[in-house]
Amino acid sequence: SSKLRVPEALTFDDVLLRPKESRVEPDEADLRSRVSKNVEVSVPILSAAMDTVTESDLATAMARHGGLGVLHRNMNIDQMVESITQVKRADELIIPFEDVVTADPEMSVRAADEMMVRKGVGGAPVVNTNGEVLGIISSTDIRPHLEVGENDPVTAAMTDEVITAPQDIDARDAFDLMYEHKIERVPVVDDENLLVGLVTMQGILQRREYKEAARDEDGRLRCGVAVGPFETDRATAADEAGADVLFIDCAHAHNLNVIDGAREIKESVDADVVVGNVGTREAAEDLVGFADGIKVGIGPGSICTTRVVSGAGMPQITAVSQVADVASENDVPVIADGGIRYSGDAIKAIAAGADAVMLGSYFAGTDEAPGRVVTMNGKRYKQYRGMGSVGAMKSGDGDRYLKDDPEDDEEYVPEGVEAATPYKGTLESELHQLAGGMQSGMGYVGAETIPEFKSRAEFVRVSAAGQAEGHAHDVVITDEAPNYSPQ
Ligand code: RVP
Repeated sequence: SSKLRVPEALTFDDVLLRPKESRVEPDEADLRSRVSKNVEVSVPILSAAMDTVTESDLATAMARHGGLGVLHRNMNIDQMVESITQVKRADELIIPFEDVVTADPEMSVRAADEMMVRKGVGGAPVVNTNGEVLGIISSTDIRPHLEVGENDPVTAAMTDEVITAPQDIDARDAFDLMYEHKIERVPVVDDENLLVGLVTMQGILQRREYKEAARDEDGRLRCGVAVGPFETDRATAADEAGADVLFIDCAHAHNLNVIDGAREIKESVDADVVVGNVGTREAAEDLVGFADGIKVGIGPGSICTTRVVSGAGMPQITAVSQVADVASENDVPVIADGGIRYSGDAIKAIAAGADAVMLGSYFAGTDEAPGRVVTMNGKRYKQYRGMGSVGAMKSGDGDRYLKDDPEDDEEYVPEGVEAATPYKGTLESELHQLAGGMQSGMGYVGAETIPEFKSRAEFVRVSAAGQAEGHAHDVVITDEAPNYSPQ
């Protein structure tokens, strides 16, 4: 019957990249890409908006290493604003006034010393009640030659020839200024010489460590955040807090009510708005008119049971390529979300047309993810659960999968499970493996950049035998590889 004349849909294990002539060494392959129209990243990798994956620690680490973290929405708006602020401020050049430790001129030398020790700073601007900078007091160890008693006021021990910097100073000039004057910190003042912030040498050196970091125009780390399709208040609060990209978070974004909600949010914010998840050409057609990015994935997630529970879904390679066909014509970036187990899956998603990939399980076992390490049968794990699992639905007001407002567990119809994932150490080493494997894929295809890779890459179809051949086989693994575990 015609109902059974159905198209085929493929996923990661069904395909491989066809090797091509190449002069590209993997470490020369450039992973720079876009996650949305206005947001670039050095590595095209995002962490999932899940309450066992992305909070401010992981989002900070993601951005420092060139990707993007997307904060989950199982937190209230105040907590969300606080989390965004933590990421945006993590590597800020100028520490804002409200965070600067200052001493007031009447303070005794001893009180100032105690305060600096308590706050963990090596020096503090001395500021009068008007906010004028009178001097800088440094910790005890660098003023042994001064004959001041503990009970003298700080003004007796401070340096009063203060070097200050203007508000628009950049990292280079701040470094030069501190180097020239052999100082560790420079108060930043406005036109009236009032204190507005502080630049420290430590802060500058920290920024230099993360050369590839994903930063906004002001040099602050990039931060993404998930919002519900009808949460205009959350969206505007995230926007005001400085989030760079809002991710409309929905299991089925080709629901027309969801699209109306997403469009309303897009009209009320400055940040880029990525809409998802979808998995078809028609859905992409309905989104390209207003979305700054489209996120793809109906049921591929490791903790996701949508396809089993609802009977609906779309194997991910086909889903990505269908959406990308429409999106690329309209210059809208595509993110492949879910189902990525290996670096090879990630680069296959790019070959299918994605501009970036989003992962949950891959990062849930890292130190920076929320939750503690547990030991089972001598192995270490961290908790990882679907946002549509009973546990996650209960602890949030998230409505991603929620139908009603159930009072007891039996009312939930979950589309996710609660699980554990092997403990993995630092996010940095995981990202290193993931990005390195993706670069290898680019080397095999002979592409130096992501756009070039997308146009050069071709797939071959793999049989079950071919797939088995690709994994380690007919051996007993004796040492764990950092980027491979048998299925
Ligand atoms: P994975 O990387 O395979 O663990 O998949 C992560 C993705 O799974 C998330 O980014 C999200 O799109 C999806 N997800 C999250 N919760 C659930 C669920 O409960 N069904 N699915």
